[in-house]
Amino acid sequence: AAGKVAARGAFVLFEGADRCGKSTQAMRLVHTLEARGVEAELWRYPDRATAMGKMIDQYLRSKSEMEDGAIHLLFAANRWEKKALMERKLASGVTLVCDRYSYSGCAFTAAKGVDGLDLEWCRAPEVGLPRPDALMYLELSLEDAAKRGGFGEERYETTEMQRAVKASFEAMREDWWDVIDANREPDVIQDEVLRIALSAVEKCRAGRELKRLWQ
Ligand code: FDM
Ligand code: MG
Repeated sequence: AAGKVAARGAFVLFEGADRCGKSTQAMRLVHTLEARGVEAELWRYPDRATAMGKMIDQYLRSKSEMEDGAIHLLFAANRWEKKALMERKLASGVTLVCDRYSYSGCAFTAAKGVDGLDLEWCRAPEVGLPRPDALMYLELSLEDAAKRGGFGEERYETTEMQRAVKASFEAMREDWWDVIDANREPDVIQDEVLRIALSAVEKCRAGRELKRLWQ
């Protein structure tokens, strides 16, 4: 109706190391939510479609080289360039299901172990971005991840890097995260994921405010 303010959508995030199944779960969640009449969109970072995203894509495919600090800031800028759109979508009632975000940004850069680029440094350019209403961290042991097949061709897809990434995620873990055992059947995981997402959608409909990183 005219003048009616839409209840805001929820910002639901999936994080985790490679091959934990987050892309599959995120995609399925969008379909399930839509089937239940919850307007939802799948987002992912990096967004390789923008000008900055294209530079990131080149870097990840080893077609270009960049200083570790510079690529970190580019990943963060790739979120900042989409911040206004993200806020508009949420405000208009769309639930955003996101595959990776600032937590991957910090976990991967910190995992490089570059002098000076510790977690605190990594977080700084992310401060002020929208904070997810739910963060589902899909946890999978390195052994179980290895059983899911080989790595792709991209940068960071090595055993040593994945081990270090997992350690940085663990160092960053906050009480409000939902830690999900990813070593189960996809259907079983989806049930848990859906419950968590619907609860976030409900809270946002009821007026829960959008918070900011890392405040
Ligand atoms: N990655 C992803 C980062 O290093 N920083 C970031 O901010 C983000 C969002 O990019 F290795 C890494 C994580 C992964 C790579 O991600 C591309 P996908 O999900 O595999 O496309
Ligand atoms: Mg990948």
